[in-house]
Amino acid sequence: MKQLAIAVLALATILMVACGGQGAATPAATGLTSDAAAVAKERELNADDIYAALKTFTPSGKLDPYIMFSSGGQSGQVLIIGVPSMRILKVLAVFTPESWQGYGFGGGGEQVLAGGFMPNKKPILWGDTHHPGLSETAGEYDGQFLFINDKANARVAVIDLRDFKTKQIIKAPNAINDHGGAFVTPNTEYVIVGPQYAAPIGYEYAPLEQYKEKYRGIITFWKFDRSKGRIDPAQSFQIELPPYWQDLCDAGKKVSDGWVFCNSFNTEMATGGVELGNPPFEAGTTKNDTDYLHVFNWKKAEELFKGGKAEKINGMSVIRLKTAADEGVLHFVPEPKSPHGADVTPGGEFVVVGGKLDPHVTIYSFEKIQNAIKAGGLSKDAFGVPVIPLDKAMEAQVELGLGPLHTVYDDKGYAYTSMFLDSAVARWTLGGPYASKHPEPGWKLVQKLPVHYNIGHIAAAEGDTASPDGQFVVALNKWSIDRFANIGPLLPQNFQLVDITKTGESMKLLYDMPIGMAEPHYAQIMKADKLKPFEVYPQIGWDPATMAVDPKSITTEKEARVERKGNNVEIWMSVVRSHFSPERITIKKGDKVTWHFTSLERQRDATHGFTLSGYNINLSLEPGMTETIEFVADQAGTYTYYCTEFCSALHLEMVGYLLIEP
Ligand code: RUQ
Ligand code: CUA
Repeated sequence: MKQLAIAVLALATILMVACGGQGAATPAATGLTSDAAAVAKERELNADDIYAALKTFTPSGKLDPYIMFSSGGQSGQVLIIGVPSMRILKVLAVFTPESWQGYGFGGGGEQVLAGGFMPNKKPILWGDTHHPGLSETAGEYDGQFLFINDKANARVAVIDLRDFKTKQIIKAPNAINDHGGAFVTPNTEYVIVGPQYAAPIGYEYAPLEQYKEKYRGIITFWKFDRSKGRIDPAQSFQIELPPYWQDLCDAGKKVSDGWVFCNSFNTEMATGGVELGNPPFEAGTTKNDTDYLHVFNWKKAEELFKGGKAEKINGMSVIRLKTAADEGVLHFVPEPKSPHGADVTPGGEFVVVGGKLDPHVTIYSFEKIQNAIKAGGLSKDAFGVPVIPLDKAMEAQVELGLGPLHTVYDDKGYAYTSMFLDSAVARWTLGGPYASKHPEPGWKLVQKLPVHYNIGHIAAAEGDTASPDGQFVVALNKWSIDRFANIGPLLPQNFQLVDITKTGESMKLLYDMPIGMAEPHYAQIMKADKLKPFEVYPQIGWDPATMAVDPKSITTEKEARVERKGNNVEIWMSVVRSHFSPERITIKKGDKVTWHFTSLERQRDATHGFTLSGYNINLSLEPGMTETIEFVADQAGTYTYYCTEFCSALHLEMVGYLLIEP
């Protein structure tokens, strides 16, 4: 309390100084205030800067109330960031080998990565991550799992938030790219990944002249088994779609639970060929004034799948387009113009769609959609899918400006839309049941806050759940131009933290965070106290792959040993500050080596590394963890292995020799 009073006093003084106020009586905490005021003056900080500093500065040892899970873009990874400090806490390895986590350099990560190789086993060792999706219970983040898609190869990854490790990567059969995912249904029954660029089912060869007959979109409903922490392909299904480019999806919740919504572009079915004198894709796909919002009844689709109405294609159950259209799984509603994003309101009543080339966001009413479906008599598109007229489904349109993309929500009945072309965050009021939460009339623009520059996605604290928090919005800007020191022609992206605590025209820019790796797309921001990760692995010999003790693991140093059967050599190695045991291992060239490591540590943060020079091996051995590597000793000679984490004063001495006899 006393500290707070001093801080407030200090702030008042700083503000006066910064705003040019003179000669005010010096408060009691003189040293503090005059120093701080001098810093503000020297650094030319104005009152807004000081407010922003106080909102974001996080003293050493103080923890952030929110954790942001951000896509790592074409790095293939996920970024874990504290909010509001915007400190990066971890780059989490997902689709791309990451040596510091021992991921893909001999250890368990190799099997996870191999799960995402092509059907012919061709390795894919990166990903284009777009949309992280936290697991949900009753439409709220539950802090258990994180999913993220790889747009480039139609894959999805499962991350367990008990140890923040990737447990599964799975390639969607029949699809070669994806985009509209990963999104979960309100109880994480399914992890949904929608398509992007159409291709023949199974991405078989077909000339582009056969686009309408052969090319298709395909949306995947991956069944998630929460107890196993894995996607179960046998319980999963896909739905065949027209070759419109389905874009971004969101699951309905509460009143719209059981439904999924995806926007699309290219209902023109343009096939490009600028080099042949055809209009380029950018022109061909933007001719129509409207495209189609796809409205899926996934509970109905699940029923059809379970009732045997799906066809097996490349081992995956696919509900064919005709079945989906005839059985009421799929409906369309027109959406203007070059739409982007489909974001369901917290109560599930509305779906908000941006229009890259339309100054409005269009708000669809779930109730109106249901009424139109019930009334029937709908006309059909070229593929037999019933089309609900726009005026029968629309609740409102709000004119926001140029390039509205994505929308998130707060606790005050406001929506926040990213404005790509305007480079702004638009705050606008929701109507309907939300109108009573804010002082303004519903469906109205309230404020446009300039951001720097070209915002893509936008994330809000719990902003896409059934009960958003308010407080913070993060603008995920694609360009940074002049915000940071020039470090050459490849620039970082820029995350900008925005204060949304108060109502009305009060949004304030607080902080810039350069992203020094790749281009994040979406991010989700969760209350930090929902996470309950391990501090150390629960028991010695814990295998992160099975999330259980490996029965083959040793638990004491005495059990460390080397065994040979023919030319198979098996090594059990213990790891504890500050030595490996054994420290000398002699084998023969050509031996097949199986090497188990067990950390005997119980102390938090006492992580060891293990690298074997010349063999492309590097592990991260966290307290209690066990891991196994296998390789053929195909190079004779003297090789050192050592610990790659500075674990103790005698870390340099944590070393051993592998002698490989010719
Ligand atoms: S969408 S380019 Cu997330 Cu705006 Cu992928
Ligand atoms: Cu163990 Cu350094």
